[in-house]
Amino acid sequence: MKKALLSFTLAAAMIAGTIAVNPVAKTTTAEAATTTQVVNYALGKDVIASSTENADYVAQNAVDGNMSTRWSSAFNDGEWFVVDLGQIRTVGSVRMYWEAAYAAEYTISWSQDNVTWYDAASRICDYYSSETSEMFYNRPVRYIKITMDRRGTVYGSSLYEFEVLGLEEVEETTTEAPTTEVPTTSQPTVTNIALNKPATASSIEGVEYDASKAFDGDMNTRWSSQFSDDQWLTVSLGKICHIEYVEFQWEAAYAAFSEVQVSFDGENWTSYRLTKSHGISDRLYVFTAGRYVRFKGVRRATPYGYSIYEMRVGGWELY
Ligand SMILES: [Ca+2]
Ligand SMILES: [Ca+2]
Repeated sequence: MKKALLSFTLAAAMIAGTIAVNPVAKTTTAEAATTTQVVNYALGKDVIASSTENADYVAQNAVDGNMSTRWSSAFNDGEWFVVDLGQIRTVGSVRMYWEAAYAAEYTISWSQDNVTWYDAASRICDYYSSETSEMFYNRPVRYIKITMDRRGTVYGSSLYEFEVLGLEEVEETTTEAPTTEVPTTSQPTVTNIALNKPATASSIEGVEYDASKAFDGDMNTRWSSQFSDDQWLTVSLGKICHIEYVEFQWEAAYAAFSEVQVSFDGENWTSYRLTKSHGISDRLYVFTAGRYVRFKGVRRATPYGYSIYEMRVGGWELY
């Protein structure tokens, strides 16, 4: 990891608020102690957008670290925004802070040379969220693009901030007060908040495979649906929770394609795609909040139904 201790990286980490990429680790070696911090590589970097609504909403506003300025596109679907990190960086995730004019569907893609592009994530947002994140799993990346495939409103698409986050080791400063460190106590412990919570399902294969079996903490019991693609399994967390990830422990009858859906009210859902599963287990990071979490099958991997030993929701209760 490269060493860089610049005050603006600290500022970026603070702006990022609760650090969602990884818990901050701190080493305590004798001399030259280092600490790992979240860095926003997009901050102040060059950006290009397909359009702007007007001169008040230029693309640079989305990488200025200021949550009261924003980029807003022309009122079309398909508008896009590219940030050039200036050099290849190891990217953990990207995070979008949305104005009310959000994108109902968007695609995040990346490139090392601004010529060959790869898709990293596509998301359907059934309703508004103030922020969304996509995992990059420490890919080496220089250019990152967001394409607003479909608008959520009649306006354009508007971002307060577009953050490209990575972890860097930095030398600890001895001359400054410890308050400059990213607070490690701000992030509660992630536990399985779905454990033994009430669950419902679209169907069951038989009475021994009811919905509760996917949330009982027992890897010998499982939920299993009837044999069709369009099946779902919902757990009610009881409280509004921060949700880091949703994890599936699949029986042999797994879902090749599925969606994780999150809702505050059990009626309006935000969807996160889980594509190309190979079974055994999957973990999808969502970094969002909600009270209900739903597995929604899209396509089965076998002629049988969907069967889940355990569906775990990593997070913590908010209120
Ligand atoms: Ca801004
Ligand atoms: Ca079980």
